Amino acid sequence: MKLYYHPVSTTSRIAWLGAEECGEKCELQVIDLMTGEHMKPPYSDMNPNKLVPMLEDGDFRLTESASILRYIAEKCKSPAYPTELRARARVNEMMDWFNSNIYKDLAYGLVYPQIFPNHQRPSEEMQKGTLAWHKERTENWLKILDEKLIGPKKAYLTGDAITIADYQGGEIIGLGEIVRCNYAKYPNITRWMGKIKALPSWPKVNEVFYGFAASVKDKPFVAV
Ligand SMILES: N[C@@H](CCC(=O)N[C@@H](CS)C(=O)NCC(=O)O)C(=O)O
Repeated sequence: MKLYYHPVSTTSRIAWLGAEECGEKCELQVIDLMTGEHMKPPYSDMNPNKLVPMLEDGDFRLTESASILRYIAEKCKSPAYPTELRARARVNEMMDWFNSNIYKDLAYGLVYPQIFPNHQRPSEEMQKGTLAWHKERTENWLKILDEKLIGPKKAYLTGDAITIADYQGGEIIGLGEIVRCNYAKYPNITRWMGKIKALPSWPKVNEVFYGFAASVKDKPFVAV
């Protein structure tokens, strides 16, 4: 299998972490978002969304990081994607929760407008308003995640065993570190993130992202 990705992209790292943790060594092909490689042929012909990641498995191409994660886990018969009906429904529920709820506020509303020039709002007032709005929404999701979805008893999102939802959720919450989000006030999230960061492939998959975070460490950011 071949994964078209960029190492700073959160959605790429979700797919890559899943592949590594499931024991699937994908061939990796960087699509350089910084030079706009994703906007031009041949990549834009293969993926009209002009986004990364994309998986290629023979003549089969798949976009959407959550779908890629599920496909790889299914193909590898990974225990991280349980087959029992309700256990699997819980994993899917958490993946949908991350994608539809916190990802759009934390990533697209709070982080990306501050780190990607093409996501910056056209006026200072709009930028300020956007960040304030999504910061509040992000805090709301973090509180729910901390107190209700993880809570004090669970090791992982759906119980005692790690699942692909944890791979996805860990990368999404980890993204906040680039604008120096302080998760200390969310003890259950902090405890859970400690476990995700202890995954064997976490350092390798996130190395370039942490390098990027270090390069903006002195820049002032709005964060939770
Ligand atoms: N829903 C998609 C979102 C993919 C996505 O937003 N990818 C970003 C990187 S994290 C991208 O390719 N951005 C390029 C751009 O905005 O020009 C998924 O989960 O795969």
